Amino acid sequence: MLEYSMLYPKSTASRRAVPLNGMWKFRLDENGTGRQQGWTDGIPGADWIPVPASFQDFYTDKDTREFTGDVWYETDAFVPSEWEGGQVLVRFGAATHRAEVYVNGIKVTEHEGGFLPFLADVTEIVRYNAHNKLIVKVNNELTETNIPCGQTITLENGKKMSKPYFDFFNYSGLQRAVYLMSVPTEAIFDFDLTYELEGIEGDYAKTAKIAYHVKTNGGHLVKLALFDENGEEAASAEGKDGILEVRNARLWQVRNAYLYRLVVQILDDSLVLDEYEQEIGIRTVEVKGTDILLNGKPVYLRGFGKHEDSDIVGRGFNIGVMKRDFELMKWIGANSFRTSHYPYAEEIYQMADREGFLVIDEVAAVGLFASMMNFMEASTGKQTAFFEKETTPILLKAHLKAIEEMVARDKNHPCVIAWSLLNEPETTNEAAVPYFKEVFEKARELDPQHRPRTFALVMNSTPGACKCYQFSDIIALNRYFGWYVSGGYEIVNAQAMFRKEMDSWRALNLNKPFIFTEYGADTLASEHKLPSVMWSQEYQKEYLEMTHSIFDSYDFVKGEQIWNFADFQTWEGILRVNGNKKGVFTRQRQPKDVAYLLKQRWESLPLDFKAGGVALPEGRSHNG
Ligand code: BDP
Repeated sequence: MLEYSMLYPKSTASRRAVPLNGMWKFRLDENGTGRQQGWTDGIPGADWIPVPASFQDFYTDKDTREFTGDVWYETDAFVPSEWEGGQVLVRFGAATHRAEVYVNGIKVTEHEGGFLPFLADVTEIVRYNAHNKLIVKVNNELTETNIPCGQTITLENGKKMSKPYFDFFNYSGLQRAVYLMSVPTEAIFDFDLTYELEGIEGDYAKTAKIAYHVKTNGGHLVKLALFDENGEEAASAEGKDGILEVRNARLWQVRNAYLYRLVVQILDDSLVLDEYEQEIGIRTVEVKGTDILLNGKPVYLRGFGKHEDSDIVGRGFNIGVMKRDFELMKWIGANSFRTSHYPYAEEIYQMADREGFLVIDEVAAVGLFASMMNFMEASTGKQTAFFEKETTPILLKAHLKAIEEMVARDKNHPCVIAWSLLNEPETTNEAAVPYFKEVFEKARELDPQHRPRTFALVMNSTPGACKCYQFSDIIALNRYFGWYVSGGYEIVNAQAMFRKEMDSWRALNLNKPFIFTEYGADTLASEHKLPSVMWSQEYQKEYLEMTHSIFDSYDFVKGEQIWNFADFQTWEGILRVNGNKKGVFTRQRQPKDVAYLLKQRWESLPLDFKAGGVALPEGRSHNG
């Protein structure tokens, strides 16, 4: 059972978590015959590679960078004798896109889906006080039956190649931390928290009631204690279900986070059988009318769609890049981001908890639109059916499983304020409706906090054509008027079209908040031109000024997350100059000119900008 626990690995009074990060043996399986050749017992002639990291950008040859198929990883894990008698687990932060795990030659687990954790229970297999061989076969092929969607083609020379239906490079491998864990036999498996606040004044609530539910695999007493940042006990309770009541609770707020430390124990009299602890934030989140409310107060989101993407390590978790990204987001006055287009490494949510960033947590459901150029073709109004394939039920099953894993993993992070369940899916065909219904119901059923659910609407998901927006609690638009549509000197037409679309959304009177989850213009940091042309830094600024003027004239628009935080790697082609260049920052995390415009705008917008759907006074503008 514990192998399904999504709790982040930690050492506590009863647990041990040993990171296995470092240099691992590595080999491409060019013929797909590794298993027949006995690589499950040891990889012959292997190279060495860092974990965590994407494998693609270390090498100097194209065949490795573009490699599609199985890759093998191997390391040694020493299991101490003190661990005997408990449970021993191996935990992968993620393996992209699917993996088979072998310990001492025996298959211990497999997992499908490249952006969420999984564990293998190896208690019966490991040798104690000895080295154990851990081997992982990772496969990075894209299909239409799992998320993210794409194709794998075979070239004339027999080599396979990935064809994503999405606009980011198919980085893969062991991109997140791997842990060896020891957990007691009777253990904490999961816990849920929901919040009720009374008498909110400033940074505090007179009373916060935290209803909890703890899951364990045994019958012993469960005890909880909550400590404030000074280490003082703020509340305690007993039993698997109950309420922690906190008097004068300091709230977790936007860019003003306060974290309590929750300690959960299983006790046999005074003996601690298991102990787990996690930092939590006391806050509520809900949607009311056209407002997004945090602790009952309206917030206007400003920030980014991001990627896990950087030089050399690709999509590999890099603690330094994470730190720099948060510093840049603070500098520019952002308060939120979307984990486009997949759940990120857990450490990023921990950091967002601490820094008070609002996160829209997105599952890897991207490319559910039968075209590699969806962002281009949708702009032309082209309709491409997607959800009526014979294989759709298989895709739906994988999608629902990923939502289940994401919600289980992330539900206790205060930073997570909404779930994004798809990015730019096909929505113009009736067949999308039952698919959406299941996906949205699943998220509601799984999340004890009933956080708002959303999905990002592609250009052709207009009020007239989209059959699925009604499922969203927050309407999230990805719009590229002035880039994919009528860019450059034609921007006046783009503006008119944009207004026309926004007018028709307004006419629907949905009484829901709208946010922009994408808008942006590709910009080369090297290009300056007066007067501007597309791709120059000057044009990125003009594009933003036009776009902001639209945002500011609709009172139901409650957030803006520009595409993208930084330039990022994509597949190669005529539309991309060694990657997508819509970054506000370069891939090396230095500002383009537009960063200063955004900083000025975001720092001047009140947190409750357009609260209660009240429009700006005529003539007021925030274009900086
Ligand atoms: C949207 C996608 C995003 C792309 C972006 C773009 O959601 O992944 O990178 O447009 O075209 O289609 O830059």
